[in-house]
Amino acid sequence: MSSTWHILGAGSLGSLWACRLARAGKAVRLILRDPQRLAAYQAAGGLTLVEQGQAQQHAIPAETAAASGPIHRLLLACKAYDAERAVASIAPRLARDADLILLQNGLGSQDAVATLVPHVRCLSASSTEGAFRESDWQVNFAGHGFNWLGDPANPAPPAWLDELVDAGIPHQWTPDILTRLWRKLALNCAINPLTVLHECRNGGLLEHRCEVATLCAELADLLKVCGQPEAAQALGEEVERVIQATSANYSSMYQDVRQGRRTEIHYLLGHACRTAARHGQPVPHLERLYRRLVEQLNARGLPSD
Ligand code: NAD
Ligand code: KPL
Repeated sequence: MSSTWHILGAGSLGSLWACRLARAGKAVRLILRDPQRLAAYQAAGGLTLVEQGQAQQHAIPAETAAASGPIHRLLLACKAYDAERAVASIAPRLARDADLILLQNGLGSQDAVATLVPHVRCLSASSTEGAFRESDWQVNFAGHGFNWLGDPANPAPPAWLDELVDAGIPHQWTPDILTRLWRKLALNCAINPLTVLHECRNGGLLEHRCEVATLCAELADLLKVCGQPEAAQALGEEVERVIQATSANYSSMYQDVRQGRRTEIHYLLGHACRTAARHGQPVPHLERLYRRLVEQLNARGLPSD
């Protein structure tokens, strides 16, 4: 089986993974959106990773989805709202024994993708690493973190995890990846929308403790009802800890809204509210928060799906 890492999405996290794997001598190929993006990439000469102020360029080969040849390992590194369309574009090239690693935040896109490609193994990742694009084809590794990987349908770890060790990508395999994804979703639901509505850094939420605590209580009840009691444990305390530890930062959703970028709200708060409705679990404060956020996005001309 080919051990090439195909990486679809040369944005922040995709570039971070691509550069570290290439630096460790692994075979990597980028899959870019269209021939224009491919030409622009080739003109730039590669991807640049900036780490601790040091920039290093990696001439990683690239192609579009329309190239030929089977894919055995694909890291999907686009936003949750692009995941289905991106996988549909590459589906004919996915071998029957392929591993598809889904790096999307939130929940909902993973199931949608798995339905599209039932013949491949879909693994999910939950990442707390931080990266941002300084310019096209240049990524800044901003925040050290961790990657949880797992497959809700199969607890056996894939053989290629050793390659992540070689590449210095911090990770752990967990059969409970859904718990990890739900926990992160809950943290993001308790923090990110409020930073948009109160127009504040994460630390600004210390002045809205009551509102945060009410959301955490609803989220914890929802997690228990939907079969994720572990993800509910001491949620309020962790949210408070994250707010303190990241008090000077702007949340990712705040930054997206400020920069006029589409958010992943549909896969965060939207997913929480839809799951609550399916279970007949009342979540009035989450629903109100969702409505207020949608209004705010619409007022700014941003999509809310
Ligand atoms: P990004 O917007 O920087 O990169 C996504 C890339 O995918 C873009 O370059 C886009 O052009 C490309 N893309 C989309 N559809 C495509 C297609 N059909 N074909 C080819 N390319 C396509 O996004 P990101 O910040 O890297 O985030 C990716 C996921 O990781 C998100 O779900 C995000 O929430 C999550 N995440 C990001 C960070 C971070 O620090 N950036 C941290 C944790 C989790
Ligand atoms: O993940 C985050 C984000 O900004 O998206 C934190 C810092 C945890 C806030 O929810």
